[in-house]
Amino acid sequence: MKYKLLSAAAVGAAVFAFGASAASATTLEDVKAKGFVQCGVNTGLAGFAAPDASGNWSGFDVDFCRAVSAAIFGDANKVKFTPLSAANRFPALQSGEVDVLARNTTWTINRDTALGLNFRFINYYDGQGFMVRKSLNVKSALELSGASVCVQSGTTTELNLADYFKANNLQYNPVVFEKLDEVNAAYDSGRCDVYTTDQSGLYSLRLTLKNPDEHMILPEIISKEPLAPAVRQGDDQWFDIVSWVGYAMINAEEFGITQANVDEMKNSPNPDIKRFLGVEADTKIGTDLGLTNDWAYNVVKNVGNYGEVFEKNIGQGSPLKIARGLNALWNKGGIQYAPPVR
Ligand SMILES: N[C@@H](CCC(=O)N[C@@H](CS)C(=O)NCC(=O)O)C(=O)O
Repeated sequence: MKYKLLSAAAVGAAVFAFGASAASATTLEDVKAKGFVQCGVNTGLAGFAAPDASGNWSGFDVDFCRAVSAAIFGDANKVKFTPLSAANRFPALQSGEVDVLARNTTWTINRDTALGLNFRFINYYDGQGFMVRKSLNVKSALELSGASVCVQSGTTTELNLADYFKANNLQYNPVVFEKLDEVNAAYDSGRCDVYTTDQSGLYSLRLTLKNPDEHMILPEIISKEPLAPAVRQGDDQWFDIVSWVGYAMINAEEFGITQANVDEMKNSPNPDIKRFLGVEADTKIGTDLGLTNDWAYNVVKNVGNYGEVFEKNIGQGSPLKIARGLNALWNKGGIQYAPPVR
């Protein structure tokens, strides 16, 4: 399919054109009728979203899609993945080809307004960084004047890069590609001195280089990249479901509810935990959302809490070994904070 970026006004028409069901039914009804969630993910960023040789997807963003599936179907596997490049991701969501985009995507005002999308739950607080060869002997981005910089088009990265070099009165040569593979190959072959993207992406991409140990990530973070799942505007119920799945994962971590103890936790004396798991009498925490009251239980049981998903895919249990940093809970030194499920 060919993608064309649409303005917010054109999104409604595009959804109609994509299929009558998408126009007449809510997204939840549509998802239930087809029996799966169509999730837009990265084309291949190990730790975040990547397929194995048999086409099975895994990663931090993939697990978010699986959590949405678990909340709706009580089964994490009712999900299909659409790999999307930086440029293709928004048209695919706008047109209705995917129900949700979970793809290292920065929430910006332009995307939230002009592109007709909605963002709320930030699943990863990130920032843009730089990777260089150690042999370049550079300790700070401020020493990069005159460097050639590999960057992918269709990203927030391009504009941040221009702003940073301009603000610091530094010269640079942008080497821009549309496809991730092309950027990777250009940097690895030495065509650029610097690779810039989200710092989380750099941790992942460094491991795919011929000699990862020959490269380092510089300390500067030059932007705010709040990465968040996105949906189309115009369906508040679907927006709520996607947002609250994320918040449920954070709340589960805060409550100490894990994939292993979630059944036991149903007997907790804490009414907040009971309500969260849908076992408090008269709770409507699911039905008000169009789901069953055990939707949050199903998310934790099938996928895990936020911390578990983080550590397994991109943290200490993974080759990336990214520290929780800003993504630690608000009461553990980070800024991950979810509104209460009550
Ligand atoms: N967070 C930034 C950058 C996201 C982005 O697309 N990063 C690149 C480099 S890590 C990527 O994931 N490319 C994968 C692809 O195009 O398939 C944004 O939302 O624009």
